Amino acid sequence: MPASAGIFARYPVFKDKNLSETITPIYIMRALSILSRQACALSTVLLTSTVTDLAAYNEDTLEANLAPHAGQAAAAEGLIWSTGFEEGQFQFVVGGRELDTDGPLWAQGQFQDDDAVAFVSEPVRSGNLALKYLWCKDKLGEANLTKKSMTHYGKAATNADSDRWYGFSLYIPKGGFPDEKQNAVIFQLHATPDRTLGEPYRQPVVAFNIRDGKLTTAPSYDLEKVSPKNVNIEKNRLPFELASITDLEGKWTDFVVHAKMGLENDAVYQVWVDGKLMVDIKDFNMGYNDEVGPYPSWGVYSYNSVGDQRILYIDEVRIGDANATYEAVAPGRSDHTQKPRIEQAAECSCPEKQS
Ligand SMILES: [Ca+2]
Ligand SMILES: [Ca+2]
Repeated sequence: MPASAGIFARYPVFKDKNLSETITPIYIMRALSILSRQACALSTVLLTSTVTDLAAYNEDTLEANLAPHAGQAAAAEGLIWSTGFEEGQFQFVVGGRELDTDGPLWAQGQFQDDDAVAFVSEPVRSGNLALKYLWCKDKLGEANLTKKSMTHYGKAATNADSDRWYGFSLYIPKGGFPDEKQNAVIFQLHATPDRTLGEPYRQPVVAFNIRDGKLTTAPSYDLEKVSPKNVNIEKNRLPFELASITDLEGKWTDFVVHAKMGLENDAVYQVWVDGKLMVDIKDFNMGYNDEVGPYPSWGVYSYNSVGDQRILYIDEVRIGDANATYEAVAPGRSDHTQKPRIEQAAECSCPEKQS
């Protein structure tokens, strides 16, 4: 099948919009990407609104419209998508760099500049390549884009049915994150606001934050249909400490996240670190009252730093639906180095539930 035909097959939405058959979706995507970059040069305010609105309304950034994972065995395990970065390239429906024209398709790339991401052969969790994120203080500006070196995958079709498993491996080089008060987000589940109701973007439902030398996470929720920015969003748990940064430096650490959105005391949030269950909360509220579900992001997002830069690497990214399991998404499947799940009763160090 020609590459363009394959891409077109992944974008049935374009057929419904009665666009000219001579204009293939990939050209439209690249045009949008180029326009976004030109907007950056002209107006930082315009860029922020352009990218945000595309991400909110673009049906092509729904996970169902991104490339599905090939193979019946993977589908049977509930696997939606995976990448080990072995192709040495990727592409994006929205944003990204001029050179990101092939390989696994992500929803959106938000990079300070072309050096914000790189495929590297060292360090690598599995296979031959991993992805490096580089965040530099001297590239900070007014635009939100200048604060990010992030890749975003697709949005779940509905928030109500969003039950997802995420696996990934993380490597922080020694000194890669300065010990400081300034927060940096390295993984998040970001909600999709009801833009037709005028709802703004809000803080992530779930984030992995690095601050004061620790990696922590805490879920949040809001029952209101339209959340007025962040003022009434409830943090319903104290932050869970997942690891100290010194524990993460100079080696790969495997993470598995199970997040089921729920606003009727039916949410689930679990996090395993190298097989140990560090977060395990159920029958509580998590997420926002939105039509479209959240999307996962990896990378570095921060407004400032005492240091000049932050560096991290990821590998072995896997995303599963409600039918997935720890074993379906945990890193190391490809080279049989997956860390076994350790039973909660033996190893869990979960903080006390806070009402
Ligand atoms: Ca790899
Ligand atoms: Ca909403």
